[in-house]
Amino acid sequence: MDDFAADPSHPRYASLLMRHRLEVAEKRGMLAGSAMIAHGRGEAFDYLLGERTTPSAAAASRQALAVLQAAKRPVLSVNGNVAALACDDMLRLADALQCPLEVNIFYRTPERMEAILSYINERKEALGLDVTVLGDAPDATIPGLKGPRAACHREGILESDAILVPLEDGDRCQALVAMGKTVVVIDLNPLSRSAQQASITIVDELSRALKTMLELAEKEDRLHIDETYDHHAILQAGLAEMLRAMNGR
Ligand code: PTJ
Repeated sequence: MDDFAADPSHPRYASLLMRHRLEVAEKRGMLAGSAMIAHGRGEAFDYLLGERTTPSAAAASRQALAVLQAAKRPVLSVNGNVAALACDDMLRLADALQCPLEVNIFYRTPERMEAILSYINERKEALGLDVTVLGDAPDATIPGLKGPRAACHREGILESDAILVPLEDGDRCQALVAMGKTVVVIDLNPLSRSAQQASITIVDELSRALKTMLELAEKEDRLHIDETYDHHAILQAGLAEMLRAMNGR
């Protein structure tokens, strides 16, 4: 991150910083070939949203944190884009929840797994956090997924009851839901298959959603689960907020 020269007062500072993080990760071999395309799609939705955390996204983040706190075996899943954009905050959230973080990628190659794991372990050391980082020795598979992307850890994803999967693809999200897990997705596109299929979807930019959860975790010991929470109503509210933001321009 050291050679990032943009001034924090620049109106597009946050966006430039995220792009820079992706460039650094690309050089380290952490990213999938389509990582930039996925990011660009996210940026476009964020622009429509007004690049802010909406009330429905804040409500979803609160419920997501409450559910992860109440889970017996929560786990945080990390792919290439997530490691690039928000490694430190994913580690901080895993630390706050006292749960493992598992590297689980769609376009799986040994080289990418190694690059992502070594980056996360470097950051873990630098932050001085005692977080279990899984992914290096998968001993189980996610039922319903074919190929190397199904590989996971028994003590992590396989036996988890609640899982945070930011920027997830639709197939994996569907497979995790089919396993009976509570699946929390962070996705700026409220229309994506993952956003629709998840148990809770936070329609917000990854780093903002994590910031919201970390601030809540710091302020409140254990959050209350809202039993009346309505996933589809929250998604609809997210879409409506996007349309209002577009009309307001
Ligand atoms: O590292 P891998 O191999 O697991 O691959 C990771 C990507 C992201 C390339 C892969 O999972 C993929 O292709 O994802 P999709 O199907 O393009 O879905 C990514 C979703 O995340 C899209 O709906 C984007 O709008 C959304 N998105 C992208 N960047 C952000 C985001 N949502 C929140 N915050 C972001 N920064």
